[in-house]
Amino acid sequence: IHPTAARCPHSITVESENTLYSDEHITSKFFNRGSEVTVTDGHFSVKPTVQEYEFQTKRAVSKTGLLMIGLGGNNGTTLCATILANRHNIIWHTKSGIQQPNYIGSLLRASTVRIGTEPGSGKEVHVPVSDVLPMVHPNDLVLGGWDISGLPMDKAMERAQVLDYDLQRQVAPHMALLGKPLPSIYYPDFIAANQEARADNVIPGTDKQAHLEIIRSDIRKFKQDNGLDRVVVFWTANTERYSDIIPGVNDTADNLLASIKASHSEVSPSTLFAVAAILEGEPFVNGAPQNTFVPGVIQLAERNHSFIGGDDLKSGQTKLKSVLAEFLVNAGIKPLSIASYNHLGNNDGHNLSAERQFKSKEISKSSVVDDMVDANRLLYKAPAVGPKGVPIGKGEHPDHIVVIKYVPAVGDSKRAIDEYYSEIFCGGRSTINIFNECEDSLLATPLILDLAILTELLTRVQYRKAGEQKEFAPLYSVLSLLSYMLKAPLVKPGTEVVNSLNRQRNALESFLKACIGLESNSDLLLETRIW
Ligand code: NAI
Ligand code: DG6
Repeated sequence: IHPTAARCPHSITVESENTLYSDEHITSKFFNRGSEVTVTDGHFSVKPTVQEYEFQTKRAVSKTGLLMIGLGGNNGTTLCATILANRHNIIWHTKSGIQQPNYIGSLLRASTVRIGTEPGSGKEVHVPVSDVLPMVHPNDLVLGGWDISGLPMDKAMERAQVLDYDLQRQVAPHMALLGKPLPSIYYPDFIAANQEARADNVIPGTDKQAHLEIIRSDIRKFKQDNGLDRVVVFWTANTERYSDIIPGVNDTADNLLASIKASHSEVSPSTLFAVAAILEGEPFVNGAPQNTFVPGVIQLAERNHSFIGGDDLKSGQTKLKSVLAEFLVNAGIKPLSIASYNHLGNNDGHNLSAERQFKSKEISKSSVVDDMVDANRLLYKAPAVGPKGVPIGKGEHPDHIVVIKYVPAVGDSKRAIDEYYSEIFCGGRSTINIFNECEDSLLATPLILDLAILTELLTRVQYRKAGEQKEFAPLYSVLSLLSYMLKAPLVKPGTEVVNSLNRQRNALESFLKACIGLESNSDLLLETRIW
């Protein structure tokens, strides 16, 4: 994908009474079809349902900034350097020849969506996902952010040891222009003690309210200095330990704001950044696993109609797991155990070698097969039911372990080993072993881009429910449509998490198509099955 080719979007016009174009908006009618199921004594009574909605998408793309927390880390520096390489079309030499910059690994920029078939031939027509609706081009993102390490960006890129030397050499002057990251909030209790040596660029003092105000003013200044319409604030800093959820401290928006004022010890840096973004009306995405979004943050986002998304980038091992586990369970094969090991030697691995930070990652990596197992009670026994019909425990589940080890020598090149041990026909056993090796940050960086660009888009989409709403309203604060890129997707409280990668992608595709008045993908292909 040549950067200039990616710069010439296809233009799609939907010719339908359900799709209206004005200079300002694309407005589409959408019929949300489902079915309501009532279960009585083992009998399922199913009633098809349909609800009409309208979507309205602002056509003008916002001038968008991406403010990363952890800017000087492997993801932060790799993202900046690769955008700059794309922007300036820097071509570099590797031992295998000449390499051009690209956006491979980005769902938006390097994958396509089927929009229909050609009349006559019936040939399917695909377009880049980024062409379905107006979206920010990654080259146009204005970059900035914070880090507790004050190393200038060119030197921080060198420290990360991710990119080829020849690329680093050429992109270094552009990276140097980004200067050094803004000083950040450092509470040593939240990240591993082994990170202390890095922390030479911290906002002084222990007053959390003052820290919040500084971050808010950083966001405002960045927006103003760069003439931006929108800033996506993105946590790609070290994994923190979980925060305890304490009634009266972080359980409601007001309690959380009061706890910040009182500099309560259980308010983490990532929660402070999320609160700062919400109060500034800018979206916040959490690319790490910790519970930044304590209940008080979610309530605050709802109250301010701000957008939040998370948690934890789903780059390699977990992405594959969400596909493989679904394949096995949907094939009627019963995984009995899934054992996942990985080792890596970058600073992320160093931080995760501490028990409490590993725990956060273990939680986000472990939840990924739950919904597939729950969906198949032929293979796995349902939980027992208590006196008031409340399920007791989770029911039958495969054994699932996650191990991460820090091996400095391998640097950013993560090695992941997975064993899927399953029951097959009439007592047989199947073992699938997978060994994967790749540069972790080169998998993660395109996900950050996709998340930032989709988030900006979702701030421009509004909806109206036919028969109920006169005015268009913004989408719900928790952007669960971002799930495809996230290990432990945050969803609207009280709704179910979908981990299946296929379903997550389908939801996103369906939504984008609905915004231009197209039906979701149908693999029925009826015309190929009938005379
Ligand atoms: P890294 O350790 O290279 O970078 C993290 C940066 O955050 C460091 O430069 C550190 O100084 C900085 N930092 C720590 N606390 C901070 C604070 N309070 N404020 C500002 N900066 C702070 O890690 P990497 O590889 O860039 O990963 C970043 C995060 O993304 C980690 O939490 C990791 O678990 C998560 N992640 C990474 C993936 C990958 O494939 N690289 C995939 C999934 C998640
Ligand atoms: C060790 O697992 C380091 C982690 O930060 C992961 O590399 C990252 O979370 C990506 O995980 P996964 O499971 O999607 O490859």
